Amino acid sequence: MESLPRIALPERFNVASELLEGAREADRGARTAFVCGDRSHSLAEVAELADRAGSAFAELGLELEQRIVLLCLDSIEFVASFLGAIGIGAVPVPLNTLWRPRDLVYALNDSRAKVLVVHRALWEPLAPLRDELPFLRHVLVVGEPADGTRAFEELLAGRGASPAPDPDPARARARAPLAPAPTRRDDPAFWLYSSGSTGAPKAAVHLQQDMIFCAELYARGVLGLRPDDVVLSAAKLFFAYGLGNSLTFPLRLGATSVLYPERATPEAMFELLAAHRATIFFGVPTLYAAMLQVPGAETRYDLSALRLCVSAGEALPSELYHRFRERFGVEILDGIGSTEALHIFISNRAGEVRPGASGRLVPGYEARILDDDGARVPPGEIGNLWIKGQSTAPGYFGQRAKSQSTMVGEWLNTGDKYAQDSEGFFHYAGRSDDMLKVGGIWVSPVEVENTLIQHDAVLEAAVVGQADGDELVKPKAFVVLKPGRFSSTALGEELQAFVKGRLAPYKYPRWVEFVAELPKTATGKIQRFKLRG
Ligand code: 3UK
Repeated sequence: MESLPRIALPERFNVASELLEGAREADRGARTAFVCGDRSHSLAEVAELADRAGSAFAELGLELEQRIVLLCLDSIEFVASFLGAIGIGAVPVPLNTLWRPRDLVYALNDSRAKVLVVHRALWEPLAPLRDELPFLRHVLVVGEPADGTRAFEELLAGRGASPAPDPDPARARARAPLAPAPTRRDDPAFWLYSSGSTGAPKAAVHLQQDMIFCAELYARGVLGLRPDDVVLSAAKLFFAYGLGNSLTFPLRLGATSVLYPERATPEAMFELLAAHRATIFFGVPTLYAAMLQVPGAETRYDLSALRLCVSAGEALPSELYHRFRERFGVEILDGIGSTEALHIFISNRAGEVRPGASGRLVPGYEARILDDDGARVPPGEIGNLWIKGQSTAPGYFGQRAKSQSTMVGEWLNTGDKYAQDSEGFFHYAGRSDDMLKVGGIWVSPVEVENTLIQHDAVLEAAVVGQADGDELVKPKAFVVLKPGRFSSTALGEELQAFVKGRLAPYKYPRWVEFVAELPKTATGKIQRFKLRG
């Protein structure tokens, strides 16, 4: 057995200053850390922007441990706000930019954030709800400011002599940085919200040390990420997956990160991979399936720099692995991670891929597959996957019961069913709750059902996952209509539009089947397993 890498960090520790370490050295500071559109940002410039953001937040009254919500597209403003907030010991809470205003209001109040950094277009639907946000004191808008908000750029320019961050790395280095806040390695650094099958999303609290473990164990240990790598992630920075891919890993290992604020379409990904000569691409299975649908992509785009692709969020069907490898000559490494673990803890490795499996344990993590009574299952049999590692969140904020059932001693209950074969490969066998992963993002069947029954034609609804032509799961709705209402293709489409209008669009049912009744237990609980095709 491989020896487990143990990483020791000092007790006094601030992850933002750790990740920006080296920014003041001439050679490291001048290296390109981020590329966004036609702008490149050196490490020195990123450090200065983070510094300015941190002092601006402090001047607004943001203190140690207080939350600041980021509702930001992938951009240098996200990076500066995230690192700047951590630098002063405040706790950034990035939110999903696809969420509906109702979810955003919930998270803003649950976190009691004092400050919000928001892109102009994303503020628009929230502005009318400001009265419902009693804890929020300052709204900083990236782009043109609106009524009652302040311009993020102006605030950043407020500190120091030069009106804008100095693009000259030598001059940027010469400016005195803020001293990092006196945080400890076990202090909270940031939160990430995760959805459950019922109830509101819950915030996994991550500590100052967590990102470093993921970068060392997975990015360095498994991917072998190095300074000459250029990374592109389809998953955005507000996801744990994207945060590691586009921020933590490149900063920690000196690579360059390509940020893309818009929707990750297959064409956009191909264009960015070619234009920036990206060497590592992070995607999700649905996107790989869509990339395979682009005619002639292997000749239209120069992907000669690409050395590795990563897939996570949901299981990568082996068929997609083979087709992608045949067409583009690159392996896709499937790996399972979670918001609670912060990043990938079981992964395939280059040259040793087992298509259809999630791979083997990332050295530094431990895993157990247990039955419902907590006993180990024999090799090859399916059980509940528990993992242990130094990057896992100690709990959910303000959620004692959920924390106690998920974070048990040193172990984290993943909620996934897995079997491990005799060679150590882990094989995904579904969830232990009814949650669906659609395009790598959580969808709660209960939430979709509760939305469908708000439609005046619907009596009852049940939502389950159904595999599409690529073996990827999408929501399917079984609907019982009210007496006097009749099924039709048009009504099916109306119900799809109805859900799309009320929930984040990726949650809508891709198929609607009208049925006379739903299978139920004696106590009236819907038996979703009977509807799964
Ligand atoms: C499922 C997978 C099979 C699984 C994530 C950081 O997806 C991430 O985080 P989430 O909290 O979801 C976690 C859950 O998603 N899952 C993820 N990857 C796989 N199932 N094969 C996979 N390869 O149910 C897990 O519990 O949104 C977070 C880094 C990488 C990530 N994938």
